[in-house]
Amino acid sequence: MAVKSGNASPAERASDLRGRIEDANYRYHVLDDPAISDAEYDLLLRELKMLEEQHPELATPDSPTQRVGGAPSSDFTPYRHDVPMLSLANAFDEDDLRAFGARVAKLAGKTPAYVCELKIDGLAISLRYENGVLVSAGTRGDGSVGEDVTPNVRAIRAIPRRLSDAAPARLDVRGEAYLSRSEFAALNGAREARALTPFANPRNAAAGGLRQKDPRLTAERRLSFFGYATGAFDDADALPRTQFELLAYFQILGVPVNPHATRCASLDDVLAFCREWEEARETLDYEIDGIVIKVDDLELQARLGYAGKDPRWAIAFKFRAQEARTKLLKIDVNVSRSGKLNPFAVLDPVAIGGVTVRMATLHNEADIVRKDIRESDTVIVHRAGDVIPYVVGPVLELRPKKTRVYKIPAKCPVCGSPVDHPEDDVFSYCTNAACPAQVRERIRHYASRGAMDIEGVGDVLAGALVDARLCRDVADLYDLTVERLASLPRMAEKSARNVVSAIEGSKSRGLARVLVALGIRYVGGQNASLLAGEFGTVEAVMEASEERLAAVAGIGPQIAESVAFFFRQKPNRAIVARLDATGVALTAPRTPKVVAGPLAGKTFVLTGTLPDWTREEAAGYIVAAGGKVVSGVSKKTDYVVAGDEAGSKLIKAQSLGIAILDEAGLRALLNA
Ligand code: 3B9
Repeated sequence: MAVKSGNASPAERASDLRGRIEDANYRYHVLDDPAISDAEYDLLLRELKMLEEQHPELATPDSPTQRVGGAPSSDFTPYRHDVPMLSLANAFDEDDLRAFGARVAKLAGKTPAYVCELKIDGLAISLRYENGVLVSAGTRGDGSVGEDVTPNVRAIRAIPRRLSDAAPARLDVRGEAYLSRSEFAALNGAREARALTPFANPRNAAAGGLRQKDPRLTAERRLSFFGYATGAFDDADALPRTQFELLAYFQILGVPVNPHATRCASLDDVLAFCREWEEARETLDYEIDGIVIKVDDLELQARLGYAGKDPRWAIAFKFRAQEARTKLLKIDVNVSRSGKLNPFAVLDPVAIGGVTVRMATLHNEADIVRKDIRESDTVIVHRAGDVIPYVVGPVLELRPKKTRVYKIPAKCPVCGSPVDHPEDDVFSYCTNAACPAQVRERIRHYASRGAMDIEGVGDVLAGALVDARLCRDVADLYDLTVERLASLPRMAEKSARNVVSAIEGSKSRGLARVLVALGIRYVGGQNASLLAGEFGTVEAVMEASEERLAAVAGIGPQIAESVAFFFRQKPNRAIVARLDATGVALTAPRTPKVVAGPLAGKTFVLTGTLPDWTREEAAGYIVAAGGKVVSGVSKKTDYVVAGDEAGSKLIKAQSLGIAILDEAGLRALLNA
């Protein structure tokens, strides 16, 4: 973070800031190995700009505020831009945007129409076409001179080597070269398989791809491209009159353009567009870091001109950062209901995108060791949308002396029992099935919404029941009395009564819910319904062989093995017997065999939140119509039904070209 030093003189501070910015520029543009986040960089630059405004005598011609980007590296031939590639001023909030709008309106004498475009997190390049043929290409560099990357750009399939016949004699096309998230994931997967360090983000991977010595390596990296501006051109008459039409013109020429560009008649519409995409950015298969807002009328653009390197007619609205640095105070371990040890980071609280983050997941021991994350490190934490924040990695430059490589505890941190680390597994497990942490998690799961749905029995009460030795397993819930519950700390008699009646009410949920509630590995609502519908009684499920289980449509071998294993364990059979004895319903109506419904033979994946149906309801309708619902998207998937906040599954479906439906689309199929 930009630390304001209390007693440094403005001159010292300015020099310090320049040093840091130059260093960051060099690492970002030349080494492709950034040491600070974009947000931190923006803060430094903002502070320096302010300082130079307050103390004009401090402004030097070579200050980083006067130019953009790093010096071109010596490895490539310089590429001179006949028309400079301008940069964009940043807006960080609504006030900045309104100020921009007011400035434009004043200079233009009216409120003009704008075009909003997604700001792709890639690399700006300029493509030179002569008589429709790609003749050369260069990176942005400092805006006047970049690097000649012609052979590499020729190797990018997304960039046309020849434009359509409508092309003028000379045209420079500017735009962003980038790597999609799916390509990035594939690339990093392949790198890890070859024991190479993975890239930190798609942008760095794209930059590395563009600067390969061997264009074949660029081709392998499968970069994409979106065009958004012209540089030098002749035949001005052939060119459109507005930015929005320019994008359409590019498309006619064969240049890919981003499909989400939108014309906005007012600044309120611009703001709405910015807010909408700050929410929706995760649904895209590429990273964006903001929105570019441009005056639509190209003639008005020319009249407004530019100030320094920034056009007066455009601005970049920057999204709030999704990453921040903070200190990793401690690596703690959670014990799940199956005994799995889940390490997580206890952080010095840090604000990321307006939310205070105190904890972040660390996945597993192998991952921690691979990334070399240690207690007391300064770490980079990533938080996106609703996803649990995670630790990206340590900032090695800031590692204190005397840190130790992380090792998962050899004894369960809760019950002290030995920990087992199966050889073919990245996880370690507490070996004591009676471990209080495991029991608490099993009770919490048993009572949760998709299982027995017992209101009042959550995290806190489950823990209290275990601590007070009132519950050793889930069947003990049915022996609880109002008096025993009321003896717990902070439990009033009225709440105790409600809990007892909620537990009583759970007895009639039926077999499918019980199968979910038992916490059998891989058995969620979907598989539980299939098993309950096929077998009808818990005895039939318990006695079914692995082969018999696997013969059920929709039940794979892994699930079958897990179910058979679960019911081979004596303690599990004993719990089922006790549930039966207290009157928990352990039967289900058998599902009539669907011979051929409208969705017979079709495989569906459900993701995100649907407007009216829960995912379970939607799955129920699909299965009733003869279709199958699976959890992972693959080439065998026929349809992905995507609701709000659909994430990686939607992205994967898009990249595989699988048909995507919304709830209305699914209804239409069901009714067909
Ligand atoms: C000389 C999107 C980005 C972007 C512009 C963008 C980055 C920059 C820009 C491009 N994403 N759009 N647009 N979607 N990351 C607006 C700065 N335009 C120019 O670079 C440019 C350059 C111009 C006009 C525009 O005219 C001049 C001609 C001669 C001298 C000086 C200016």
